[in-house]
Amino acid sequence: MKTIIESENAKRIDDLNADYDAVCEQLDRRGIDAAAIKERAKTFGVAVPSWGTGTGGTRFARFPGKGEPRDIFDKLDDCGVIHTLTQATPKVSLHIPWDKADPKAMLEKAGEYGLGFDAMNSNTFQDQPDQEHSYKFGSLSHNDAATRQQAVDHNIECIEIGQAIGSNALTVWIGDGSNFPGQTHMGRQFDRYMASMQDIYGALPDDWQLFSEHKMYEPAFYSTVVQDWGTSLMIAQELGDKAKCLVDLGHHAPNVNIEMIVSRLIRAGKLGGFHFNDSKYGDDDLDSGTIDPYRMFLVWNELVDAESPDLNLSHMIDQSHNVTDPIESLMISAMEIQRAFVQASLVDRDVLTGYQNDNDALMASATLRQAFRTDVEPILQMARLETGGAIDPIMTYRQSGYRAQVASIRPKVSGAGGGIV
Ligand code: LRH
Ligand code: MN
Ligand code: MN
Repeated sequence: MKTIIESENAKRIDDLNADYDAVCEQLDRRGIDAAAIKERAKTFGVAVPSWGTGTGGTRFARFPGKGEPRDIFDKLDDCGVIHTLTQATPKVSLHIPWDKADPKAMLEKAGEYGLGFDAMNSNTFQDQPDQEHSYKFGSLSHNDAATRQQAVDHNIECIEIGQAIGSNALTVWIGDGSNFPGQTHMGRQFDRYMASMQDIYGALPDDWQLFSEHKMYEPAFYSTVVQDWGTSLMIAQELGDKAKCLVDLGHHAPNVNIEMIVSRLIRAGKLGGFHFNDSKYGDDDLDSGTIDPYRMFLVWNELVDAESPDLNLSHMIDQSHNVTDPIESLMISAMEIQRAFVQASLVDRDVLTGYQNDNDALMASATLRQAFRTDVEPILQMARLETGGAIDPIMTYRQSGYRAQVASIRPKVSGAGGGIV
């Protein structure tokens, strides 16, 4: 990959130098040091979800692509390619039990690419073949104590696996809820959930964090136990200092002001992490920045505004790639998230505060839009070039022939049966 990056970069370096000089000049006129912004771009990192490297699916069908990863080691190879080309995805977020494997071997494989591990994700929203109690009617909030215990034990196992590979956070998202009014007692169901979470929290190492991820609906369509940020905040506050809220951009009603939720959670000292994606209708899990890039910019505007050593967030992608090569989608998404971060870094916060204090709504909003409209692409490209990545990761990846290469060693997967054909 290194050789192909060098030869592809060589083709583009002259154009990049010209474009970079132009943006430096433009930003200089605005009193912004482009080189400092470029250095900031280099500090950016977003974790890739291991599950995002395989072709996703809908509840109707899955149409697998060529060279689908067979296991966590293939997934880590794919994550390695994404990071090598973009220099923006230094960590991987694992999902247990899908990614269960020998921790030492996982560390070794990740080490080949300089990758680390971000938050662990537990899974009590589907049954596993060898599992004793079913999650059909819930997991951590189930009315049966043995089922709850099984779900708690699974989460504790996720912590143990995470400890062995250097992770320091556990994200808990559950599908528990109800499909019909009257099906469950909402208060008692939440009490049971809290008791289970307390058990998990009790098993958390001192330097770990526990993220609760809210989602408005799906798979439960009438009520969901952790349905919104209010509930998530309640959970984090009741559990203790190591508990925080995780915001998945797709887990809200359309038009909800997510940037304001971000601001509130930061104020409460309870924002822990993000799942980036984009959506038009619901939890669409589309590629970041493809539907509403301004919304993502506004979220980053809050994050950059609140930046401090105490605000140490886990940034992760959570997407499902149904019609694209997942590696390409993940690369382009990481770059779009990085773009929003860099654009938000261009906002002159003193100037903005001045307009806000003067009630100059027009100039305040224009200040944000000026940053959003700035084409920072040459800055991102230069940051990648200087850190050994590709000026154009997508075209370089296509030139590398990686997909065809892995397709020749990874067996073809059938969409119909879900298995290897
Ligand atoms: C379901 C979901 C959720 C979790 C992920 C593991 O909505 O996408 O966002 O983070 O599964
Ligand atoms: Mn998510
Ligand atoms: Mn989701």
